[in-house]
Amino acid sequence: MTDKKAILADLEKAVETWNAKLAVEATNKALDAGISVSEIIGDGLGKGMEVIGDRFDKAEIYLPQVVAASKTMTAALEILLPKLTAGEGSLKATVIMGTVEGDIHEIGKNVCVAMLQGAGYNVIDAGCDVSPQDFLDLAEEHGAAVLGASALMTTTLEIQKELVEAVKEIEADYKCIVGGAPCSPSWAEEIGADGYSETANDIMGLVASLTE
Ligand code: B12
Repeated sequence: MTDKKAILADLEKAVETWNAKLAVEATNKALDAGISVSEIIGDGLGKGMEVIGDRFDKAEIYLPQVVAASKTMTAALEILLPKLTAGEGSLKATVIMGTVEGDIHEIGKNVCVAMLQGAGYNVIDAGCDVSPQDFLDLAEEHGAAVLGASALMTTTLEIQKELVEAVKEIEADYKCIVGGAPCSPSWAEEIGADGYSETANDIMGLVASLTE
């Protein structure tokens, strides 16, 4: 196995086995080896989280293990995020990213934040449990061009719809993009969102197409 393959395999394994020490070590090793942040997340850590999601769906593991895996992923993202923002020159458009009200799943949103920051966008991370009004307040405060709403539960998808409606109601020209596992292109179309992407890798092209 090449060094790069071995490091990516370690990153995946670290999340899969909720081994935060290995995640931190492998992340630092990956950066030293010149592996890009998008590969570290997309081909390493993110793959581990996919496995965790599948195993949770099949009831092979339970919530405590999922929490441990997500903490492991967060430990690695904490190293990557400052690298992405450090020394940025002129930033591109401002994007508000948040997980919608009633929903605390924020790993996927955090990955999107990391990717967009890496691509040079000025990303305001609104965190999780963000109401449509919170999105609008942050958008006004920061002069946002794009609002990205993540929802991981069928029950919270509805808030994405409320956000799109709230933007229309005040006749603002913020572009609303939506994502998260239960979301789909047809849902995005149905609620009148400006865009959808299945993964964080595609979110950069999506935001570019809406802002450039
Ligand atoms: C990790 C996890 C948790 C963790 C969250 C930790 C954290 N800090 O985020 C914990 C353990 C806390 C948790 C809690 C709960 N969970 Co949970 N959880 C998951 C799990 C296993 C993985 C989600 C994840 O992180 N995936 C990895 C990331 C990288 O993928 P992603 O989120 O899809 O994001 C990618 C794309 O979707 C996209 N994307 C994401 N957001 C956005 C936004 C935009 C704008 C765009 C363009 C793209 C985009 O880019 C990302 C990167 O590629 C899923 C199962 C699954 N298969 O999804 C269940 C799941 C989402 N959880 C579920 C449930 C039910 C819960 C709980 C209610 C459980 C409980 N009984 O308490 C609570 C939720 C409480 C609440 N109010 O929110 C259900 C939801 C079912 C439903 N109704 O739809 C799922 C589907 C599991 C299941 N099969 O039952 N959970």
